Amino acid sequence: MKQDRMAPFLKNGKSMLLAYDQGLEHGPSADFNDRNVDPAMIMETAAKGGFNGVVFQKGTAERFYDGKVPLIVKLNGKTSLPKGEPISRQVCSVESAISLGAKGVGYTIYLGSGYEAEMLSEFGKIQEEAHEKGLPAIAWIYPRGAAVQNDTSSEIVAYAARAGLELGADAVKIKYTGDSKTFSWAVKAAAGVRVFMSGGPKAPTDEDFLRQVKGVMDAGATGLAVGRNVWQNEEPLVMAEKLKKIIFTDSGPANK
Ligand code: FBP
Repeated sequence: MKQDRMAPFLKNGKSMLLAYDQGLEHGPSADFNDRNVDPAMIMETAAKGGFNGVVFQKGTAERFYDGKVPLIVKLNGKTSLPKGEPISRQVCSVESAISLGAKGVGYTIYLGSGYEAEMLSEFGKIQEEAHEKGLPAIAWIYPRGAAVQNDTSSEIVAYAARAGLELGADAVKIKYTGDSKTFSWAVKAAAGVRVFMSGGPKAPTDEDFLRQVKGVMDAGATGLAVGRNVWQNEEPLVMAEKLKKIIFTDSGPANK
């Protein structure tokens, strides 16, 4: 078997990552309250909640990363202010990420955007450099833009997963299709690339979210890279326990 660069982020082949780059992507007023606006609260949740990794932009990592869980630094980002076709450019180098303590790097590709080519090319360079340095390149692959009618259709989600394989990603972070059967096609299309579900806005109830997670794991995914559904919860650590039970206990084998 090929070397698994995702190993630092896995436990028994599965994983639960805590994402916290929403302050840049959405702005603080959209997602944060008095508690979770503080990155120290997220770092503590990641450590106490038993997360297998935490995702920060470089500025947050520099000030708040304390080494208690493995770090993924997001190398590109954008705000929610520009309108039109989405593009997210590189704002951090692989080297800087490593100097901040990263054991993996992340990059968002808006598949289908009019600027897709720029992001594919930038990710290509990052992926090569990350691999030279022994780090996994994790692709957030979000189909988006005028050409994309439905970003959670089974066809488009599987397309995103497959693109991750062909681009050399070690893991892909994709949206849930809404049911386990269609999501399992995306996992198959990824052909061994580790599949993580992206959380999305907080679900109406904990049960709604946990049902999604069960569907994702039953489909053979590796796990979750989730933010709002954890740190917007009244009890993030209780939610983390429930997630771990599904990911590490109830679910079948991960996709590799
Ligand atoms: P959430 O679980 O909060 O959705 O976080 C996952 C994530 O990919 C973040 O890393 C990122 O900030 C956000 O979703 C992007 O969301 P959007 O779909 O609005 O671009």
